Amino acid sequence: MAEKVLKKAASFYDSYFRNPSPDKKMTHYCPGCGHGHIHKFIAEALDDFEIADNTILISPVGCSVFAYYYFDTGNIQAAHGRAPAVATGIKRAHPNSIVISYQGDGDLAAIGTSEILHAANRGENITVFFINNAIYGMTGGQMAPTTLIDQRTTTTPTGRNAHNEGYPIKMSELISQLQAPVYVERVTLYDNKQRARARTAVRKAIKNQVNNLGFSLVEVLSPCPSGWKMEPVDAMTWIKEVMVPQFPIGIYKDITKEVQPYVYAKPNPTAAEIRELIEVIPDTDTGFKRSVYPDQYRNPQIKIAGFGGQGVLLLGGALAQAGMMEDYHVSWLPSYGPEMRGGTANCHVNIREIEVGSPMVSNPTVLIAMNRPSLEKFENDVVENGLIVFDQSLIDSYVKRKDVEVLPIPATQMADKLGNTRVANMITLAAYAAYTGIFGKETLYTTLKTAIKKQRLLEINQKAIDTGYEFGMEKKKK
Ligand SMILES: Cc1ncc(C[n+]2csc(CCOP(=O)(O)OP(=O)(O)O)c2C)c(N)n1
Ligand code: SF4
Repeated sequence: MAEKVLKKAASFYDSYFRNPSPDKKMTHYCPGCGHGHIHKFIAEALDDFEIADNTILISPVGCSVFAYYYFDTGNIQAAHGRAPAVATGIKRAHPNSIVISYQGDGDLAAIGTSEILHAANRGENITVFFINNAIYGMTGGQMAPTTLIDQRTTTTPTGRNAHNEGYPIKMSELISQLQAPVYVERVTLYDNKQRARARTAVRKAIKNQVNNLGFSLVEVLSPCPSGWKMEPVDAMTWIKEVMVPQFPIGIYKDITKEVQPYVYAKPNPTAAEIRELIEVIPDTDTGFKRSVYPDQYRNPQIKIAGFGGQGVLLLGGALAQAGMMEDYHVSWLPSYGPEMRGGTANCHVNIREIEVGSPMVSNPTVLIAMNRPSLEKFENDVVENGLIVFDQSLIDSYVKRKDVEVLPIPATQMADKLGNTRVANMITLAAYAAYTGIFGKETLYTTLKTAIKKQRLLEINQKAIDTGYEFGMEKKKK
């Protein structure tokens, strides 16, 4: 007689490090929780389709926040409700990966309602598993949008009342009304037959993505014995007798046999196409040669900070544009307060020979501080042996760190001499470029033509580049 060996799916880690149990084999889920079933179905499907190495699982905020401790796949944990938006970005950047958004009902149907509806409506080629346990499990059993009428939760102690709290939201019904989704099914877990159906649905939703068919969502009516204050067996009975009549199970939409495989609108544009699109180089299409400059200044991750109105964002944008002209990978991420003028502003710029992983620059290799609060705020974030450039005319203190290089520039004073305080940013840009050798003057001149929209300001900004460049070269010599 054939022997059947039951074993854990290979797509799970061997040991679950976070778990306090001595053998590290247990999950953090409560006994009788439905998350474990769904995890198992997903992991087995990844094994059978041999796609675990190519899968990226987005875990939500909720009890399944720690899914990344279990799945031996690519993992990202998204902010509450944002898993479909993160999945969209990941899938578009990596169209050959299998991207799974795993979400509870608080995550998907409350804080993340708009993310899921728009991802579904765009027909993103992703797979969504929606674990509906009609409650906020992780935070102690508060009412969720899917909580049933009369169901008691910690925030509806006498039962959900439609007049007060509205009706349960039926997400599968809602999403299946959209044009783009190809497959929407609601399943449950209350007995072996239902679990087998759920397993089939999970596999189909993943397979649809393997076949590039488009957006699939499987909603699972799942027990939360702890939140419902029930024994696990009673929780299963409650799903069958109370939940299913209000959330009917079944296929809500399946057009997988009718649709053509998903076609990505266009391959990513080349650097040359991007330049053309945003008119970085208006009068030449040959690009610029990269300068040869010391290794210590290569691949800078730059933070530029100052008052709003000092042209901090423009300075960062010009640096990124100069980088683009020389065919670097660049990013520019602005951050500013609500005030139009006078508030604080900073931006993060990467200029790299390899692809930029994240546009965020938390520990800059170069800090450009245009005022004192910025220097004080960000000085300690700079990496060891990094470079701090600051406007000496506005900052009456000095850099306290002894393990960094410092380039003080009397930028505002020099700008005043030229007749316009506001070109201090371009003086600083050029001084930094000359001092490190990262960009030549020609690149900066051409950058100006796109960065400065007002023709009448072009000349003074060119002078600022000359002045700053000369200053940077002088400092470099010393
Ligand atoms: C922005 C934000 N708002 C609120 C919370 C608090 N919070 C954590 S989990 C959760 C609800 C989770 O419920 P659900 O998505 O149904 O998952 P379950 O825990 O039931 O699996 C909430 C409101 C949070 N972490 N972040
Ligand atoms: S609280 Fe509910 S959803 Fe969370 S782990 Fe426990 S049983 Fe599962």
